[in-house]
Amino acid sequence: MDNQEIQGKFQAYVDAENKIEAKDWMPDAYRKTLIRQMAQHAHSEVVGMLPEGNWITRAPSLRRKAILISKVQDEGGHGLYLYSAAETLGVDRETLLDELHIGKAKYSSIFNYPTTSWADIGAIGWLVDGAAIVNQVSLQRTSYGPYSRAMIRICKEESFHQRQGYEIMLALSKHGNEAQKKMAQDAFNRWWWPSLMMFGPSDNNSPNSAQSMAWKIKRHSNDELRQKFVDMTVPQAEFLGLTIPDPHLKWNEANGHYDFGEIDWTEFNEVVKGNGPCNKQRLAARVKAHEDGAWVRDAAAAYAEKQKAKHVAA
Ligand code: BYC
Repeated sequence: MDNQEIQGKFQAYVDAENKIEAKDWMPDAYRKTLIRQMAQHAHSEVVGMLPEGNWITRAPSLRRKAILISKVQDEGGHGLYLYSAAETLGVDRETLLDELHIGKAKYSSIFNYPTTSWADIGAIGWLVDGAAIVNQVSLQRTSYGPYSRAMIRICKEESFHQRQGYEIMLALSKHGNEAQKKMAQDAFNRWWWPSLMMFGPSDNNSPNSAQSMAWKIKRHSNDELRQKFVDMTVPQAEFLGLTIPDPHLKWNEANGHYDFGEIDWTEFNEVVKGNGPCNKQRLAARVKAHEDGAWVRDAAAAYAEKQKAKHVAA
């Protein structure tokens, strides 16, 4: 079979809604795109532990602290599923982490914003996990089997995260005092636009979208998912009594969606380039966490070696 023929067969296989598995033939560019996206996704999970991790010692009650510890731990687990799924494509985790630590690999722009009050933890759960769910529900149907299966598992935990964030916002903005209501609105004002940026550049500026949609790696475009998130979140904000920080936000009777204002793409591009408010801090904290954890990895590897030797001897 020549290359064109085999590429055609691959496309037909994907078009028929079959999943591609690790040992199946795939175009090099399909493999490369998946490694890029899945690694970025895994990195987002582990860098995403940092802004919330900062609040574990300052959670307002033992209950809130226990919940936050579990949530941050879940994010570490999501990173693990995703690095493992990426490894099925023939790249090892060490290489992926090296690329993150030298600033070569991207991770979601959202995690480069500071968490300045307890309400930010509510806003992250509600908006950031909420946006992540919209994106990940769509990715459950991605054409690469191991990625799709990781997404199914992650989505179950993510919906729990979203609810805990919404519950914090409810406590502050519905049942809180004036200062707490103000804190909730302030967090909402700061996290709303960066949450919309999570979905990536608009479709006409998204270089990877056309091919990723054709290969069914992506099942919905960046703008489609962003719109879905806005439509879903506006009534939730209204229920909380919060004001959406967008003077252009308006229900559009004709198309059955909310219209919203223009995203500040200059800010988005700067954050993605490494010039956001916390990029340097986040990367330094991640590198430190990796270095501090070296003894754990060494101990796990030594234990695995010992078990292997025992198995061979038996
Ligand atoms: N931030 O052609 P495009 C979580 C990059 S964690 C940074 O549209 P694509 C959580 C993009 O990579 C879950 N970079 O790309 C954890 C591309 O880069 P290259 C996070 C961005 O891939 C802890 C370039 O811009 N979710 O939920 O077709 C606590 C052009 O974009 C961003 C994921 O990671 C961005 N926002 O589509 C709480 C989702 N957007 O080509 C919560 C997985 C774009 O220069 N990823 N870029 O290397 C995806 O679904 C897709 O990769 C995207 C972008 C929709 C993000």
